[in-house]
Amino acid sequence: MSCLVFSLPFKEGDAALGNGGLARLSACQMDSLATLDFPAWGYGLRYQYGLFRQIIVDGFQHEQPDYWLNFGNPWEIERVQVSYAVKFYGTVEEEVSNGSNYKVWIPGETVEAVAYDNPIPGYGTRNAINLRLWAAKPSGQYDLESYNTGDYINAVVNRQKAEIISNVLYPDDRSYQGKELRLKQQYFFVSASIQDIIRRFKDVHDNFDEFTEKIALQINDTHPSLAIIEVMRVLFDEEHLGWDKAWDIVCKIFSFTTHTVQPEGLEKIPVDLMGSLLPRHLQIIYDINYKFMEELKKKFGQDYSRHARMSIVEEGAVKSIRMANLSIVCCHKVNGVSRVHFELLKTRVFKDFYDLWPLKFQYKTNGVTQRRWIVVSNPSLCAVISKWLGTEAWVRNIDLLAGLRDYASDADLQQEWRMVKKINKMRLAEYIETLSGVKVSLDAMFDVQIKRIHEYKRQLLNVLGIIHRYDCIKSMNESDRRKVVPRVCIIGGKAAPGYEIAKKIIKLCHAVAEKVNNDPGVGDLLKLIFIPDYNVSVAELVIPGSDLSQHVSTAGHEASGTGSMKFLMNGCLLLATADGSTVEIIEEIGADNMFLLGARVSEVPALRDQGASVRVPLQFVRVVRMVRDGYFGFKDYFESLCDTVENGKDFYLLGADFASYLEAQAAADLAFVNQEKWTRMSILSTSGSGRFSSDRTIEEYAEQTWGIEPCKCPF
Ligand code: C3B
Repeated sequence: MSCLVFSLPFKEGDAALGNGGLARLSACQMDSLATLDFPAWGYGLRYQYGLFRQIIVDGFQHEQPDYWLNFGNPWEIERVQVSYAVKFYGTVEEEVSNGSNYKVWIPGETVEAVAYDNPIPGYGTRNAINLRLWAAKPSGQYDLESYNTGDYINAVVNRQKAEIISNVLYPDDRSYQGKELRLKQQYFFVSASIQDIIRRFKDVHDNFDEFTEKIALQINDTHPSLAIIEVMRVLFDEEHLGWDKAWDIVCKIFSFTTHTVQPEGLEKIPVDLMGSLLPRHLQIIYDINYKFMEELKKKFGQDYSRHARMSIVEEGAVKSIRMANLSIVCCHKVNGVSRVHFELLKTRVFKDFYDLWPLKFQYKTNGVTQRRWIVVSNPSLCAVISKWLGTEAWVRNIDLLAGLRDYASDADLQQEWRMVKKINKMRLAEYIETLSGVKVSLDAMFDVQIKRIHEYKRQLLNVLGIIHRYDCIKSMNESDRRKVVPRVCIIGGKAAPGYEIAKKIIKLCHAVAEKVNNDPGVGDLLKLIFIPDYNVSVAELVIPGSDLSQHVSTAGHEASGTGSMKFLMNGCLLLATADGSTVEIIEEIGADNMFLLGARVSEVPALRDQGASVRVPLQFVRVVRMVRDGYFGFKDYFESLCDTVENGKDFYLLGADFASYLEAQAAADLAFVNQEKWTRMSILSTSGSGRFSSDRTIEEYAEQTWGIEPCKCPF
């Protein structure tokens, strides 16, 4: 049995408190908010166990807990004095105050939320913003009855249970299983954050008149959308502002960004669960929905199927709250994360809502921070860029990168550019050798796909392409082999622990690697490396050392994608489908400077309709057959994986896109042979990456969604 456990050469481990693109995006946005002097705070949960550590045993993924706080976290400041009681369960009762009836929530359980602050300094400014993360602690209130009746042990144990809430991050943020703990986590962090925001406001204001001018709350996906109801509850039940005033405030301060495309990816909370955990919130949601339904009746008459589609409450076997519908109804803006995503929201996912409120819908194409993704992770490239632009100002003003375009064919810049790539490839090759024992050639093209493993992201397409390449090499004569561009194919990513097919894809990577890497007839022409435990630190090492990167999701499935932007900034060429933000990348750098493939968003539905009659190339049939027949071993184990792409079941259209995928790969080979051409394309990629800085995204949010101005630190 082989077992790979290794650690990166970094002193500080990742605080992997998120799952994938969504959380990494927030990290970039926090950097931009600080650097651009915006007065912003981030709120989240201080999980004790972040995303699991992936270890590979005999080619299979195993998950291990990642106790990232083992050696402490020197960057955080524990604020024991900033803590709030968060309530759960219980009942709602009526109370009369000043002649009016009010609802009072009598909780059945109370947990304390303690703040941990993580200052985020801006670059080249004195502004530092705060990321406040909440940890759950037992409440200060004791269960006196248990203590008095002598049930001391149980009383203590029950108190400790509180800490479970912030214990562990759910390692799959896309399948909503209606788990109580997950909802508890969401409300815990939302309640503490809203109490904190209102407390800080009230510290300097006597009433809520200026609340909407001072506060803008951005909901990132639906996970924190209970915040909307919490503000409504506090303003209505506790501050007694009256429904209309409270509702007016809520609608003005909240804006929502959705990060998903698939309707089935939208969060739904079973009504029974909501009613038991948050009884008062459920009542408020029903009240909001009642008023919304009345509005719909006025506008669309008795169009009941439309009402049913748009309702916040979904009827059915399990009656549920649709958190996205709730967010759209209550927020003043609904943003998508790329133009393609916006189009899909308007025409498919939220079409009814778009028809009703077209002006609510906008998009802000995602971006990443050049401070981390060039300056920190690729210091050699950073130095070359600054030298040729004659300034370091691009670190704050990314538009200046466009200046490199003028030198894209300059032989001196090209040579320096290639040298930087070589140094980064050396670093990566050393790392690969340490972790896998495989020596890779620096002359080979480093072809990388690193991201969460998901069927729609199509790592399987990549592996099948590698099998095809292997198969071709095996059948070549000596003179043809001399023409082959050597490749080091690198794949990395975690599969959600319960996602069987994704785990099989990981195993297939290893099974193919085992065969290919040990085939003396192939040698340096092809290597396949699976990098375990892919995380941000790994990305910082891999991205600068890549020549080519793959972003090959089935068109219409990736809301945006941000990994591509990191590769682009590092002068790595993209092999991609016209999905998510790639469509905008094409506009910036030109289709000639990348390798495009696959069906377009508009072509996908027709291909799906064709089912089993869709045209699939023979090469595809052959490589799938090789896997099916056990050429790489584990014949039975891979059967269900093969089933996902054959016999009319190929939902993600791997077969339909395979020919185009191979063509794009062949074009990449051809370009790589011409190093001048390749380097020019690489420089043009970096110089065209300016639009994909999170600085631009944040400026758009500030102006179009939050209505805020930079606020420079006066000292
Ligand atoms: C991701 C999407 O899958 C990406 O396309 C997108 O670039 C990022 O969000 C950021 O917008 N996403 C995710 O990582 N987790 C979710 N639950 C939903 C979206």
